[in-house]
Amino acid sequence: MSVVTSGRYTFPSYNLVFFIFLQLGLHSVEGVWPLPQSITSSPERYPLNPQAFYFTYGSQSAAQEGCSVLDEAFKRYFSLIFPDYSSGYGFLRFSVDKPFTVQVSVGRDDCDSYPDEDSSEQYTLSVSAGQASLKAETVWGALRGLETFSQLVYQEDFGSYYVNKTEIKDFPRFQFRGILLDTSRHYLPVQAILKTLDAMAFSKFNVFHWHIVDDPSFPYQSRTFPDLSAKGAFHPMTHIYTQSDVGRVISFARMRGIRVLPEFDSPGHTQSWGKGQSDLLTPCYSGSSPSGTFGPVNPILPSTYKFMATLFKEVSSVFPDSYIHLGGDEVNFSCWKSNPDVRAFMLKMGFGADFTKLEAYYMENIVNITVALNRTSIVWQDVFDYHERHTSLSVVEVWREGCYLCEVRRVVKAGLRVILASPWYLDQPGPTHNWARYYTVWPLAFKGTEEQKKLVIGGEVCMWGEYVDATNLTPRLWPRASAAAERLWSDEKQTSDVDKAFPRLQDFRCELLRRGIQAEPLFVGHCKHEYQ
Ligand code: CP6
Repeated sequence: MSVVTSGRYTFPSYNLVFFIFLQLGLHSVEGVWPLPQSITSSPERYPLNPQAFYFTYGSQSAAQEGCSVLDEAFKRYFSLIFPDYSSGYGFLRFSVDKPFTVQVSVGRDDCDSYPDEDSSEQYTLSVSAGQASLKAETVWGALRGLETFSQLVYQEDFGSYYVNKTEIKDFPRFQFRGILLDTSRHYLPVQAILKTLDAMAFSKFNVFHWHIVDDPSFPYQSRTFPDLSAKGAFHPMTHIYTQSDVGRVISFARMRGIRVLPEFDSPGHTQSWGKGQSDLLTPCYSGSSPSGTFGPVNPILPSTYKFMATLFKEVSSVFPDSYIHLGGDEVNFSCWKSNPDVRAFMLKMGFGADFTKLEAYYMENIVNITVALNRTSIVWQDVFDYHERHTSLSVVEVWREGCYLCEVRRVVKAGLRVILASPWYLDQPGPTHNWARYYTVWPLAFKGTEEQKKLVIGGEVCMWGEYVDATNLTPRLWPRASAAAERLWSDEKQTSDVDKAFPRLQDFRCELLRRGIQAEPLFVGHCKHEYQ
């Protein structure tokens, strides 16, 4: 067997093994990505006829026909499983075959709600002759189970569909499994966002972190402050997200059990805000007079906090999620330092010359605004690092590279919750940043108590937008993001072996292609569906 070296990791080439495997027409029952917590399957298999295949609600199910989340999911998964019969679902179908039904039962009728931080996503799936039984506490768990079921179905050489006898018990390892998209460095058309949400559901991601605005552009069209996008977007009409665009994204995500977490990053990363909101940014000085350039949000004016309170009131009415991301990262202090009014304020407040205290003061005010709105705030790690008192209970997102587990440890020691992003920067292209690098991350490999480890609520794949727009977003995300998805969903002990994961991920990448997601290749090879 040949050995392929790619970045730091070494793994054998599976071409030969793979070839034999296809010739025998075998199907890997571990063809589910991310790997379920527990799966047992047998060689016994059942043919599926698209004309005699149905999703139904179990008689004991709290949700019944009319539950939009599941009704729509049944249609989607029918087309995904049988792409050639996509118009068949829901129509009267006649067949001589005995039917196969997937019976879905949920314990709660939460069809009209939004997924949130403590939504259960566990499910059990039992596939036997003529039927599959899918049970979950919530519709969100049922969605995860439908995804798994769709990955169990395979097609053989002459096009017939099969599913093997299988028992699955499954639940996520981490509650928060996110992808960040940056729509400020480059505008992403709504369609590209929706496509990403679709693909996220295939890997069981459940949070879309929308880094919607930043220095280069402000594409969010605010109801209360329309000038922000009118003057701050790359184009005031075409490169914006209207209220209706945002609504579409939120409802499309809900249908897939995905939360939409908006980030309005401040006080840094706000150059574009200044174009539509005068007096918001700090005037920088050159010597004793204003230089004409602006720095971070001006933390010394009451008008700043009034504006922020109004903006976040709108944001919390538009985005239903209980979390709001407040940013707080990478504040450049040089402009604040240059401004005599800011320096006078520092003295008055007793901050001395320590500008981290000024940022902490600003962030505390912003956090309090979101507390009053009944929202949980997330901040980038800088805010934790600058705060001496960690009173305002925020979730901290660790993003700096280097010893990120050291930082995770510090945050959980302070009793705060953590989301880990540092090891999963997908905006960096392969082959140095290959899938195995994202796969071999151990988020809990730090010294700490069980209680402390529970405070690590999950992780996030970041797709910063400097070098990414709609032309290269999809292949840069997939299938590498799926490697992180398995780390965040599956049991660590069962998924620590890169060699075992490789053929499974190659398989899954082929499935993504079959579903219309232009996922990049991992290495030499081919997909079976190419010649079907
Ligand atoms: N943009 C914003 C970024 C980054 C951050 N915030 C960033 C910079 C460097 C790295 C990772 C992220 N591009 N707004 C920091 C959270 Cl390595």
